[in-house]
Amino acid sequence: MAKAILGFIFVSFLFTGDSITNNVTCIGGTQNRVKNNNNANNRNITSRIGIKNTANKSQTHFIMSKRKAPSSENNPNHDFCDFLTELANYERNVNRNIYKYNAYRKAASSLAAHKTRVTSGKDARKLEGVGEKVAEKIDEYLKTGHLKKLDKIRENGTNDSINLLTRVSGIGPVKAKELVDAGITSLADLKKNSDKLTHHQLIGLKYFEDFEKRIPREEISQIETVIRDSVLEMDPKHLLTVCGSYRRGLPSSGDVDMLITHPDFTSSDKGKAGKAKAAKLLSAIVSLLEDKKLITETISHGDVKFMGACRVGEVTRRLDLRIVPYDQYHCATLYFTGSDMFNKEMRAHALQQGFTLNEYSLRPVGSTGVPGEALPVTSEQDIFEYIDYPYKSPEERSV
Ligand code: 8DG
Ligand code: CA
Ligand code: CA
Repeated sequence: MAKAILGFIFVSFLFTGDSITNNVTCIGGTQNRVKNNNNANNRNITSRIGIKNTANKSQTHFIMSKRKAPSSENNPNHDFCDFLTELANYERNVNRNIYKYNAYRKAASSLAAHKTRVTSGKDARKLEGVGEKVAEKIDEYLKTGHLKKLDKIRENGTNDSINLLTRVSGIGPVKAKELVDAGITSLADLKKNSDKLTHHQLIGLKYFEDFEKRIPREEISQIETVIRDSVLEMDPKHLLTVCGSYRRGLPSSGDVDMLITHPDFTSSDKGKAGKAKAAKLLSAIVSLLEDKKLITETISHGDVKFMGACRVGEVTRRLDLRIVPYDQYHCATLYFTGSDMFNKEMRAHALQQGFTLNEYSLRPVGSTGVPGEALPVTSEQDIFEYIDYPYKSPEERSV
């Protein structure tokens, strides 16, 4: 389906003189496909690794991120992944260097996907995303059992405080630094200085322990059932999907990411009227779930996005609800299913193939670099097909 439409669009492009021949020659290229499928198979085996909460006192350094480290389960390189994740978080939280943050995470993710123990930096360099710097650190760690750089980072109390404060929902690295500079370095200090916190940060503080607890699949499934049953009872035309790590099949998740759409709301509903339409759909759902006593807190409630908390058991959980236009639903479920590393890889592949992909749409990019009209998408599979990327089921996207 996707290819037929794409063929038509490409032909139109050629007639209008826009050169996108690269795309045309790549579509259906069998050699490309075989190579990619091999990669897919390799990844299929490795991507089913679950995320486990390794929180305990001796491992405090490894749980300081809202974004999770690759799992240590079935991972012969987990100690390398742990120190790389700690370095990544340091770069993001303290230095605010997102480039280095992503580079360390990419290396950790490659090592997590590698089925055998790497025995040297040289060995590790063969993996995608592992460069000279990381290789040197692996050699140092293998030789001495620790890293001088990390020892120094851990000795510095400021770094520890910044890392701790960024664990509060709503506090990012910039705010954490600001607070630490003002002498606020612990949760007790935060409580005493609540006037310096936003509503979101106050809720993050109130539920600090609850929000750090992973949510078992079974509980997300219960939350999903309450939402689905309530919303469909109100109007059966709604479509709902819990995305994020839950959809990727992981045994537990950090929060609940629910996407909702309705055929009456599409991307052609623009401007004020479009916003009002989305806001009405979202408000009706939020009110309903408050009445059902599922939603217990509101962090923020915009036109298309609700951030808050919900409860079905003892623990209060973070819940995000998003309304998306009906025609953008599959691009949205793809994006919000992640993982964010998977999204990065897929977007990069799309660009190589001459497309730009985001949470809203997939668009061809002409020779001028200007994106064209959004392509019609009727399933996630369509998106993979358009960009000639081997299909990955949600369970295979935890890279
Ligand atoms: P978790 O909640 O179990 O910790 O993991 P998650 O479900 O994979 O992560 P999330 O933080 O809830 O984000 C949901 C999806 O949103 C993620 O899987 C992919 C997409 N996403 C990106 N980039 C980013 C980003 O920078 N921040 C967030 N929050 N989400 C992102 O592709
Ligand atoms: Ca999530
Ligand atoms: Ca989320």
